[in-house]
Amino acid sequence: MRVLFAAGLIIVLFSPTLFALPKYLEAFKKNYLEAAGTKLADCAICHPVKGKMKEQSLFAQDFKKAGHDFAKIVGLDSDKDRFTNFEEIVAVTFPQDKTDLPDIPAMVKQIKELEREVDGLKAKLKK
Ligand SMILES: [Ca+2]
Repeated sequence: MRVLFAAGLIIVLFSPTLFALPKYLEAFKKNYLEAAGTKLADCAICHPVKGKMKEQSLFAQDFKKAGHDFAKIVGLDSDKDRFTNFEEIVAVTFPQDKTDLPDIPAMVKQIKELEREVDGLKAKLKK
């Protein structure tokens, strides 16, 4: 019995599959602070089928191909929905789900608000 327990413990402790996931999820949260408290900060971003951790999303596949470097995949469109992974993450839509798209009117509104903020800051600098 002890041998079986020890063998199981060794398998769990040294399985890269089991321990890679929380590590990459934590890295995702650190790379995309704005996404940390959203639906994106979940295992589903890389493993879309609940309970099937071996299945990887298109985003996860791109992440793996890029040597687990988020900076190399921000400009990619993993799910081929015409929005880059960065645009999707900022808009809090899944970069691996082509049916989950950014709300364009909301993005335009957000850009206009940012432009007004920038204009306000520029005006303050001129004073
Ligand atoms: Ca999408």
